[in-house]
This record gives sequence, C-alpha cells and structure tokens, in this order.
Amino acid sequence: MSYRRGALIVLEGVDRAGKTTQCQKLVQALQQSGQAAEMMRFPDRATKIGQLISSYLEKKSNLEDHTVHLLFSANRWEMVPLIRQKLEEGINLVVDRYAFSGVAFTSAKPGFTLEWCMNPDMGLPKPDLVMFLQLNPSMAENRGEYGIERYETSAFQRTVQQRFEELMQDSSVNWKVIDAARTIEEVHKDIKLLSEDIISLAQNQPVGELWR
Ligand code: ADP
Ligand code: 2DT
Repeated sequence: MSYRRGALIVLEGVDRAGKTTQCQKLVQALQQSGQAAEMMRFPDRATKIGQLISSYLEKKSNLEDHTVHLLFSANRWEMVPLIRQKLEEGINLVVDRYAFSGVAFTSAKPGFTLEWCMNPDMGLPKPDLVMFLQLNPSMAENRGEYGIERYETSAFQRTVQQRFEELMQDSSVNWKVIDAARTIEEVHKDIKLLSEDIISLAQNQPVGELWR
C-alpha cells in the first residue's frame, strides 16, 4: 500500500472568530465521512509547560514577555513527536491555533518584531493549510463579553488582527481567508471543502518545515 499521511490543518483568527466551534465541526464531519481526524489545540494547558502558560493567562502569575513567548513555542515543540506520529498513522490533525497566534500575540506587545517572534517556531511541522477566520473586531465583540484572561481587550485584539494580516503576506504558508461573519453552517461548508482538498493533496507529500 502506498504511504498516505494525514494532513495538518490549522485554524487561526482573533478571539471569538469561531475557531473552536469550527475545529470541532470539521473533526466530526471528517470522521462521519470515514476519515481519521483528531483535534489539537494550542496552548495545550495539560502539560507542565501548559500549566505555566495557563496560570499566566489566568493572571495567577506574571512572566516576563520573552519568557512566556518561548514557553508557548516550547509547548508546541513538546507536541511535535505526537504530531508526527499521528500524521504518519494517517490521522488528519485539526489544530486550534498554532505558531501564527504565537507570533501575532507577542508581536502585538511593544518592542517585539515579527522576525524575533517567528524564530523559535522555525522548523515546526508546517501546516498543509492555515484557514484564517476573518471577523472584524467589533463583530467579535458582539459574540459575547471578553473574558477576564490576559489579552482579552478590544485594543489588544485589534493589534493582534494587524499582526495576523502581516503574517498572511508570507506566501510560503498556504493561507486561506474565510469570511467568519456568516452562519456556523456556511463557514463550516467552506472549511470542509478546503480541508477535503488538502487531505487528498497532502497524503503523498512529506511534511514541510515551517518558515524554512
Ligand atoms: P474562538 O475559538 O475563535 O474564540 P468560539 O468557537 O469559541 O470562538 O466561538 C465564540 C462564540 O461565538 C461562541 O459563543 C460561539 O457559539 C459563537 N459563534 C461561533 N461561530 C459563530 C457564527 N458563525 N455566528 C455566530 N456566533 C458564532
Ligand atoms: P485560548 O486557549 O482561549 O485559545 O487562549 N496565545 C496562544 C499566545 O499568546 N501565544 C501562542 O503561541 C498561542 C498558541 C492567544 C489562548 C490565549 O493565548 C494566546 C489567546
């Protein structure tokens, strides 16, 4: 039998854009159509590194800005063996946030360049497809009050959105912008079609290296 790996599919976007909702629906839809699919999310708060991050996000602890950036990156690197194993087993991974959130959020802080922020994530397994759920910040705010976690303010989210737009200029990444202002079902339909296409394209190709 020929080698058929799973695809690495990432959903990105500002808070409330619908990433988690759409990741769950995509995994369900792929499974129902007979494809192996699993969801992952970053940060993965279950690991030791993830617990440090979670406590920082919940404002129970303070961490220096460079330090927390590197912890977010380390939280991805510690999952790389598992990511590679699942892809090799033919499991399609649907990932809620990845290195792009890492760069967009830290570089929204004063004194951080995109380049510095990208460095620690260079060489991660490269997503076959990154879907950016586009939703303007005022619509995102209408989807519910911001929570009490760090970064959950409209001013910060607007800067994050600008940083994502800069990252999307990079044609080495397979970005697709999805209009997330539509109904959950309409958005899902687009995401499912794009994902099915990339699953058949990626299956005979090696996994790439991000930003290299
Ligand atoms: P994210 O993971 O991007 O923060 P969620 O999937 O958690 O977003 O969705 C945030 C909120 O918006 C939830 O209450 C969810 O039910 C709602 N929501 C998600 N997608 C839509 C949509 N297309 N239209 C209206 N509300 C939505
Ligand atoms: P949620 O768990 O609600 O998605 O919020 N973040 C995320 C970073 O600052 N850097 C990263 O590398 C990643 C993956 C985005 C997690 C918060 O953490 C931010 C919102």
